[in-house]
Amino acid sequence: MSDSEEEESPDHQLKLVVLGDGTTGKTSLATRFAQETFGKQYKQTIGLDFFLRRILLPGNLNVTLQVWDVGGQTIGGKMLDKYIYGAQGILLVYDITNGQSFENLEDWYNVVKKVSEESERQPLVALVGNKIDLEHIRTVKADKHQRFCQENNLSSHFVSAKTGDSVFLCFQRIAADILGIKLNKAELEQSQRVVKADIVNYSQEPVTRTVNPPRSSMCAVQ
Ligand SMILES: Nc1nc2c(ncn2[C@@H]2O[C@H](COP(=O)(O)OP(=O)(O)OP(=O)(O)O)[C@@H](O)[C@H]2O)c(=O)[nH]1
Ligand SMILES: [Mg+2]
Repeated sequence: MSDSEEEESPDHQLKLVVLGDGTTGKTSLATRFAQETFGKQYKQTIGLDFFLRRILLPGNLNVTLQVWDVGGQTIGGKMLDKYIYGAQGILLVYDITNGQSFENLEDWYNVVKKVSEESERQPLVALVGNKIDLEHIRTVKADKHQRFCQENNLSSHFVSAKTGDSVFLCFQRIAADILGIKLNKAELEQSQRVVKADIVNYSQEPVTRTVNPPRSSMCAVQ
């Protein structure tokens, strides 16, 4: 991107951290959002992976979302606090067919609250029920989800990384909320359309196991 283009539409960067138990679909959500792909095969995330995508919000606002995809096994580990620190948004992800993954969000949320106490700015926290393509075997009732949102003032999302249902919308709403931008109905509907050109040309092999995102990859965003 040339300097003059940058001046016309400066990029905002947001750090979003995706948390939740193993196999809830965090990596699948991140890859669906950033690369428009989905893999049936489970490959456990060890530590941390990064994904990037630039989106356009109303007012010609370019926003680059840095998605920090945290492995489910990091709960109780030393690095988790560091991954969460400085996040503007947190996605608490559970699998709607796995009640335990919902119950365990309490532990994940407690870590978020502990880290947030130590920082000046509070992140926006979103509750994300994934795998809604498996509605017929849902075990976590929607009202349980809504209660958790209301009690903790969380934004509420239901998505399917497999079909892509509401995935872009979820990230778009979170980014807009963080930046205090209101999306109208037309914009929300339009966001359901996937614009391939928006997808960041980013390595399929994520750069992993470092706390700071690699700057060179960030610069790859066009
Ligand atoms: N049916 C269905 N399967 C999904 C969906 N999202 C993910 N999966 C599957 O669930 C399994 C786990 O997905 P991952 O994205 O690897 O889970 P994760 O939360 O990143 O797991 P960890 O890296 O261990 O923390 C994979 O086999 C995915 O294909 C979904 O929306 N629907
Ligand atoms: Mg993963």
